[in-house]
Amino acid sequence: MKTAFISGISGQDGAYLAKHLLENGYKVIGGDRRTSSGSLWRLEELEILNDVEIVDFELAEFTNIMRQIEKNDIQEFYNLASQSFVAASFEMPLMTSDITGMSVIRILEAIRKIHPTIKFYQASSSEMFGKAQETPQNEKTPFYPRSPYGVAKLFGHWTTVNYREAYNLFACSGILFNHESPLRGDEFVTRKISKSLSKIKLGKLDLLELGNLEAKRDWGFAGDYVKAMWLMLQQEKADDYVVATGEAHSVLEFINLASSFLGIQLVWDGEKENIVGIDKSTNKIIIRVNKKFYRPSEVDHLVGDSSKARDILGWSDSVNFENLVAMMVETEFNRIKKAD
Ligand code: F7E
Repeated sequence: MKTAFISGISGQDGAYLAKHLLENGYKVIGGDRRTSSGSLWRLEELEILNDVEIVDFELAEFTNIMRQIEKNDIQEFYNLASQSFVAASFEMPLMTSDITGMSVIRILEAIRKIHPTIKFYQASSSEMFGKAQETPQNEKTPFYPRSPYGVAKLFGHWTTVNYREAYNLFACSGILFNHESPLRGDEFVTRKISKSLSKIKLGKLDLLELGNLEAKRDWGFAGDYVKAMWLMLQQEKADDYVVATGEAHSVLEFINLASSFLGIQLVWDGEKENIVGIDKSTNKIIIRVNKKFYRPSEVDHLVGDSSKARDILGWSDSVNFENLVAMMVETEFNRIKKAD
């Protein structure tokens, strides 16, 4: 039986990856921050909370990382923990650089010193492409991060590549484009939209305020993306891979689709930051732009070319954009109704 360690088990990807590894016969140890209280609801929702071993794990604390690697006989280490909210990274650039960037060195140093045979996966991000230098983006596209988060992820990415080349570690960087699900944190735009529109539909909220509605992202289903992480560590050779659907949609398109699934007759009036979304059945404004949700430097348009992952890993995505929006809206609507 193989043992895998997942840092960030309490997050969306941690939960889906744990489920996938358990289904493949792994023992799963999940690192969780002592301070993040009540954060294991995703494991509960996937009905796997009792099947994983949860240990205290703090990315800022090198001695803690070393102890976990020393005392557990781990074959695969998935580094999914980070400060992952791009908007917050502008407010907390130092903390983000440390947790999202520097921690990668802490883990890789511990692996190199203690168990250099451990296979390592680094959760890299399409945010590293930022102001994209070509479309679509692949493993060879030059990077141009636009946020402290993107800069920190780039540091983690190059650290992973460097430890592979310098010390021959089996270290892979998965450059994952946006991946969503009903388990997404509610600060991210897809969950914020599905949750708020469901509440509006149920009469529990009057207004949804958002930032830049024109931004385009390549949105896939997180449950598919964790399979690519695992596949990377099952190869003969460690390497880096882009994981994406190859389709981009705007925030506005996401809203339109979510509204139509909920039976909200949405019409738009105005443009840019003055645009408002009106519910035709009541003539009330239900969506507004609030500039406080704009980012100091935005990433306008990302779309990935995942041919390498598809060819070499045999990876594929199974949920298209329409089905992803439908899945998120349906789950959210039912959650809110059930909570009544
Ligand atoms: O924003 C725009 C916002 O916060 C998406 C993380 O998982 O994917 C994620 O990063 C877009 C941006 O995700 C609101 O300006 C408009 O253009 O959902 P998001 P993200 O920044 O793309 C990458 C791959 C990661 O690695 C990250 O960890 O939506 N937007 N209005 C808004 N975004 C938010 N959050 N809230 C709004 O009200």
